Amino acid sequence: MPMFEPFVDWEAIPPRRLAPGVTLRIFSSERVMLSLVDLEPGAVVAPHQHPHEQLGIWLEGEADAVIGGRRKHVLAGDSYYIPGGTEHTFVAGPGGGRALDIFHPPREDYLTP
Ligand code: NI
Repeated sequence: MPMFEPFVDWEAIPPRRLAPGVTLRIFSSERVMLSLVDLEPGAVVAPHQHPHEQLGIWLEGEADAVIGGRRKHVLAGDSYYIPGGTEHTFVAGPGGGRALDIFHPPREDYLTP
């Protein structure tokens, strides 16, 4: 019997509210963290930075992204890389959006409820 749960049901993970209209669900191992983020239309992830590396893929909808001063209108399938300590922000389009972020190391502030 494995000593871990290999499968995850995202719907069973309680969402965290990051900002108005922005919720995320966390699925983490010891060294890698996944964050499934849902944004309501026009929702804003305010400019911020953290020491953790962040890679992501925009899954649904669209957003205006600014990463380290570079701007791009991201659509489903677009991916991005945010080195540690790099300021970044996202503003969801009129249809909202969903993204999967990957953090290394895991965000300590997302491990506690
Ligand atoms: Ni971030």
